[in-house]
Amino acid sequence: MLRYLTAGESHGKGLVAILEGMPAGLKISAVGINAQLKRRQAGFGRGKRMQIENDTAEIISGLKAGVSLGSPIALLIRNKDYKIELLHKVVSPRPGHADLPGFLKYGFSDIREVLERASARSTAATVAIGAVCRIFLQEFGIRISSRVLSVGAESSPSAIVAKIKEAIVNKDTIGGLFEVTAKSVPAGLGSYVQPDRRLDARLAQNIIAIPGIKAFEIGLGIGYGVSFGSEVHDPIYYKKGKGYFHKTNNAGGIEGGISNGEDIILRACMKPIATLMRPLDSVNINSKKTSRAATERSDTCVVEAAGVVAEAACAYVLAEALLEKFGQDSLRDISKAYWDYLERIK
Ligand code: EPS
Repeated sequence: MLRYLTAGESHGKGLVAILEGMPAGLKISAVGINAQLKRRQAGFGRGKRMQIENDTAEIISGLKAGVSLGSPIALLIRNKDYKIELLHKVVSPRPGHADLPGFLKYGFSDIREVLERASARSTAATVAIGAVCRIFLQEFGIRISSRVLSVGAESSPSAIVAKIKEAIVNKDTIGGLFEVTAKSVPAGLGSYVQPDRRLDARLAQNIIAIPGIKAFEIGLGIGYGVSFGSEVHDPIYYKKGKGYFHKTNNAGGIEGGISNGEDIILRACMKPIATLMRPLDSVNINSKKTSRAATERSDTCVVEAAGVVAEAACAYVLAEALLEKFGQDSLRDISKAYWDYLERIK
């Protein structure tokens, strides 16, 4: 069983992540984790915080001489901008943020107590966990990437930059769509036998859980709703030595909740960041009078970074599903079971 927990506030001492269930015998270096953390900080439209932070993970446990022990792997990412005790109170919830429902739920008198943990800063911990999972998946040739499809309604790189600049000038924010692809995923991960074992459902849960994600689809996604079955289902072929394959991949690599051997293709929509420097109407939680929503330092556009976080979420789900199928404890045993299986399904 692979599982993880993260902890940490945006302006607290740092972020902590514990990943349990990685097998013994995997070489893991902080360099591989830090490369992913750096990717998460990039992209045009990020705010000033990304100039302050230089996210790096310290591996606290779970390794000896750079090789996993099968024990929990604990990671620590320190916040340079540690100042949680000094920050001002927030009293007007931002529309679109966790501010209002979080404040109502927990009974705080300062909305800061909500936003510190609800902040997308926590995605640095998600990416660190995903980076370890990617290192594991690389042992099996599985590779995960992402790309921005559109920002606003724009899709060309120059128009995207212009759109983000427009948002910056107008003190506004902008969201968009991104796509995640996982290559060389074997057929047979996940299962149709229970809803919570379906690979597509697990990917959906982990990607929708990224702050700001409002829509998710696999393969043709909502495009399935406008076509005949004969136009969209992927015909099946067989070639000796290669095994079964499809010439098209509208299913996005998953049929019946199980990977089918084709690339897994996921798309998601990241809404515009909720912190607006020209704020919308809100209500002061003390006076109950209409007031402008709170303003905070924030980002203008994070679609590219959201793609990197979604890659990490995908890596976690695929690593979990692969461990379920091929064994849990020793990388050597898992590799043997994996390559034997690939031989069988050819
Ligand atoms: C983020 C850190 C945060 C925000 C952003 C993501 O830093 P700060 O609040 O100090 O500027 O830039 O968080 C949000 C958009 C949000 O709504 O909370 C990060 O590390 O990615």
